[in-house]
This record gives sequence, structure tokens and C-alpha cells, in this order.
Amino acid sequence: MHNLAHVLANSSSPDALQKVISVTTDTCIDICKALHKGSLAGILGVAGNENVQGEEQKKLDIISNNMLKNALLNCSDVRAIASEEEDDIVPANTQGQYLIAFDPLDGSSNIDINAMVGTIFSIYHDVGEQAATEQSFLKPGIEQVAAGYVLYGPSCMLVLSTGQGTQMFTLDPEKNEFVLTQSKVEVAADTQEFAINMSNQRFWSAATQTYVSDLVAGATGTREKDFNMRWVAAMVGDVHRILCRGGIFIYPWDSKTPNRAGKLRLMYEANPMAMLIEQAGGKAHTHTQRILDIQPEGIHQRVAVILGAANEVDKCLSY
Ligand code: AFP
Repeated sequence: MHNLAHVLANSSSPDALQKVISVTTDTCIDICKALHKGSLAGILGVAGNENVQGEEQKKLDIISNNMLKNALLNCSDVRAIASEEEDDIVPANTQGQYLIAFDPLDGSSNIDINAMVGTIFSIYHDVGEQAATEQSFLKPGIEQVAAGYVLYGPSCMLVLSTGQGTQMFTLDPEKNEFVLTQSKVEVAADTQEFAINMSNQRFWSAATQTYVSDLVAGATGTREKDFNMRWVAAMVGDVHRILCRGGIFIYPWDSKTPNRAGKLRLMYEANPMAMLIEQAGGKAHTHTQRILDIQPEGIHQRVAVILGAANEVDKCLSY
């Protein structure tokens, strides 16, 4: 069984990129330990303030953000960081060659009910004489050199791509390291399982409503086959299920906030997940374009997300 360091050493990734990935994943092991202490560590519940998204911050949102921020700002290969929990980018070492954007704890509404949460990260190569700015981060997702997430579930798992496919690693808690457990993830082109927050149905576009009602009609309707539904309420959990057994995940535009393209954030949720899904043979689109082709306009930009089984994504877009 190969550990992460061995897999990275045998990849075509430059040493500096390997270092940034290792610092990130080692910090996630520490986040995992903090999460597993749960209420015993007095770190559940809300922190009593809001982030730039206007969302209530949980204590662990801030704790995990600070753990990643401290570790990455002290890594000489990091040029700057961006985080869901940071209003602006944070410059690190101007001579560093890698930008990293992350959601330190995705699915934080699940923390207090001991349900799935995870850390999502996206890495770009960038060099410059001056310190990095927000503009440095605004690169289309296709330019990511690495993307991944750590899922804090029954077992702690790292899912990673450096552009040569998508791989899964499982944390060995005795050795305190991630061990390769799936060397080539593949998402089947068809599926009978969908993920969407049904409580938003009346706010969806007519096309989304028709698509989902056809899924629910199953064998009695135009799809002529039954579908199952799952909703983890943490993107990491839904995407992990799709990478493991297929499916389609949809967080569409809705009229609850009509001038917002979607709920999920492009730079540190949609783009890294799109890379992992595409590297596993799936598709990741908004209602109108491939996610990895989007030219970002801001580090906290939101997009609609339709990702997973290639043929099912095409079917959804055909509506
Ligand atoms: P939180 O981090 O605020 O829990 O949001 C998680 C998330 O961004 C994404 O991980 C989920 O897929 C989605 O929001 C869940 O949204 P709903 O709460 O509307 O179901």
C-alpha cells in the first residue's frame, strides 16, 4: 500500500507543489482530530459572528480556517491563500509559486449533528515580482494544477487530482498518514441516483422543475426507470458518494435570491469538485457552461452546479 508521499513522489508534480499538498493534507489530519473530540473540546456551536458570505460562523469554521491559514502562510511555497472564511486573499511568500483557495469546513451546518463535513482545496501555479492580489486568483478552473478534499466521515479520506486522474486515500490513524486505496476513480456515465435540496422546488426554474419531476416520476414517466434520492447537505459528502457509486448532484439557480447565480462558491467548491469529477470521467456544468471554463470575477463568486454522470448531466442540460 502506497502512502501519499510515495504517490506524489512518483507523480509529475514539482517538489514545491508536493509540499503545498502535504502541508494542506497534514493540517486536515489535525482538523480531523479536533472534529473527533466534538463537544468534549467545547468547540461545537456558533462563534457568534458572520463571514463575508453573511453566513453564521461555527467555532470549527474559524478553528479549521486558522489551522490551515497558519500552516500555509508558514509554507515558503505558498504565494497566497483565499478562504471562504476570509474576506480578502492573504498574501504569503511573494517568491512562492502556488496559490491555494479553500473551504476549511464545508457543510458546517452538519457539525452539531455529527454528520459529514470536509475541507475542499484548489491550487494554482502563479509567479510575480509583486505580492499576489485577488486578481492573481481569478483563473479559470481548467488552470488548477491540483484539487482535492478531505472528508471527515466514518473514515477520514483524501480525494485528490493533480491532473492525472482522481485518486482516493484513507487515513491510517496509527501511522497518521493517508494511504492510497483507489488509484483510478471512474464515474459511470449513467445513473439512477440524484442529489438536490427538494425543499427549494417551488423556487427553481421551470426547466429544473420539469427535469426533477421526471426523475421523481421514475418508471411511470418519460425516464422509464426509477431513481433514488440522497442529500447530505455537505457538497463533499454528495460528491464523494458520486465518485464512489455514481449519481448527479444539482444545486441550481433559484428565485429565492434571483440575482445570485447559485449557492455554491466557484473558487473553492465548484472548481475543485469539477476537476475531480472530470478527471474521473464525469461532467460539471452550470446551466449554461462548463464550470472549468468560467472566467472568475471574484474569489467569493457563486455559481449553479450540475455535476456527476456524464450522460445524466447532458440529459439535465437538455431541459
Ligand atoms: P454550509 O457550509 O453552510 O453548511 O453549506 C454547505 C453547502 O455550501 C454545500 O456544501 C452543500 O451542498 C449546500 O451548501 C447545502 O445547502 P442547503 O443547506 O441549502 O441544503
